[in-house]
Amino acid sequence: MTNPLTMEETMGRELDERIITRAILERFMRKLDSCLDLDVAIVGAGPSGLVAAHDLAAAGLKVAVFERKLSVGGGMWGGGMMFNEIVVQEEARGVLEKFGVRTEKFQENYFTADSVEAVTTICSKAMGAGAKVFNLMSAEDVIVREKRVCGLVINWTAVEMGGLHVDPLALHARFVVDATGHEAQVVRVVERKVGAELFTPDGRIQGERCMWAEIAERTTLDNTKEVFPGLYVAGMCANAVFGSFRMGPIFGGMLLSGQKVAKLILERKGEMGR
Ligand code: 48F
Repeated sequence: MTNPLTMEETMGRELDERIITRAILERFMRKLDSCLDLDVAIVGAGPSGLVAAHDLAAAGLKVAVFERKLSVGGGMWGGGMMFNEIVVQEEARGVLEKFGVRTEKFQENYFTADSVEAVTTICSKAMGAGAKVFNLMSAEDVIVREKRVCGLVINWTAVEMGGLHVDPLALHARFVVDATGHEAQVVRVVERKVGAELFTPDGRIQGERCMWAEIAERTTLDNTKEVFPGLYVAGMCANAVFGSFRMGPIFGGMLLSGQKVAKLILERKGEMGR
C-alpha cells in the first residue's frame, strides 16, 4: 500500500492560484451568460422576490434574481428593529412550512420564526429549484420595446456607490418583477422615463403611507399585479406603487405576494413559448 500524501504535499501539488482564478471567472461567466435571455428577471432578493423566484423556477421557468447588496434577504434578516424574529399570520404560516422553516405559535393567529432561518432556507430552496441569484448587482434601468418592459439593465452596485462613469450591461426577460421593497426602484425608472402610463389611478406611483399592519397586509396581495406591460410588482413595492400602508415586521403579506406574483406570471406561460 502506498503512503497517502500529507496535507502539505497535497496542497502544494494541487492548488494553483491561477486555476482558482480561472475557475471563478469561467463559472461566473457561464452563469451570467446563461441568464441573458430569461423568462423572469426579479429585482430584489427580499422575502417576496425569493419566494417568487422559488415558485417560478420550481415550475420550470428560467429565473434570475438581481440583488443590490452583498447579502440576500432584504428586510427580513433584521426582524423588527434588529430583534431577529419575524411574525406571520395564520394564512402565511403554510408558506414558511412549505419551505421547511420552523414556526412557533405565539397566540391565536400570530406565529414567529427565526429571521435568519427564514432567509437562508427560502434562498437555499429557490436556488435548489434552479433560480440564479446575482448579489452585488443593481438594476439601474429597463429595456422597453413597443410599450412593454422586456429586459433589465444591470450594473455592479460598487459602480453606483463609487459614482463611477461605467456603462452597464443588459439582458432580456419576458417578465420583470420589481421586488425592491419600499424603494420601488424599477417602477420609478419606468415612471421617470416612460411617463404617466402605469396601471395606477393616475398613471404614476401613488406612494407609500404610514404603518397600518392589518390593512397593509391585505392590500399587499391585492396590489401584487402587473403595473406596466411586462412589469409586475410584489411585496412592499406593490403597496408603495399603489399607495397603501406599510406593515412593519409582519411578513405574511410578503411571502404570499411572492407566491401570487409567481402564479400570475405562470398563467402567462404561453407568452414565453412554453
Ligand atoms: O425590502 P425587501 O425585503 O422587499 P420585500 O420583499 O419585503 C419587505 C420587507 O422586508 C419589509 C416590510 C414588510 O415586512 O416592509 O421591509 O418587499 O427587499 C428588497 C431588496 O431589493 C434590493 C434591496 O437591496 C433589498 O434587498 N434592491 C433595491 N433596489 C434594488 C435592489 C436595485 N435597483 N437592484 C437590485 N436590488
